[in-house]
Amino acid sequence: EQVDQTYIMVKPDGVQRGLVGEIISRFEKKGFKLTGLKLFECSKELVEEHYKDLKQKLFFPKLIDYITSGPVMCMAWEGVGVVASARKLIGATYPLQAEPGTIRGDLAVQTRRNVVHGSDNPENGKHEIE
Ligand code: YYY
Ligand code: MG
Repeated sequence: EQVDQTYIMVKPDGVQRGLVGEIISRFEKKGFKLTGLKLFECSKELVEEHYKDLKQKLFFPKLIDYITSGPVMCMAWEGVGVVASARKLIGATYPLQAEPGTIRGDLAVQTRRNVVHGSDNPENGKHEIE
């Protein structure tokens, strides 16, 4: 069983609403290990790089404006199967489609303000942490 790492980012709405502790708690209770934590204000350039696969999407400019609208909490989490498991704990992209019990299902309504980011594969996990 391979130990992986994933990049989890509490987005500006999550930080402003005081949800950082709640989110950390969910990953801790599942059994993952927090290996890095940093409150950070992202530059536009860095967020554009982070979301570069979505550059062609109509919502891209609003997404960039939103992520740069306030501090985010950057986190590195480690564990067996952590990348896919974290995505399950986070829930579907659209909060109204996210299952109750997931972070987005329990804590969000709007797609852009969906509280948290999680890497989508182990390679991206490492890259996004760096
Ligand atoms: O990985 P995940 O965050 O679940 O979704 P992505 O398809 O990677 O999109 C990144 C981010 O973009 C999403 O969390 C919210 C935002 N977004 C949006 O504002 N409007 C959409 N129609 C789709 C995604
Ligand atoms: Mg994604």
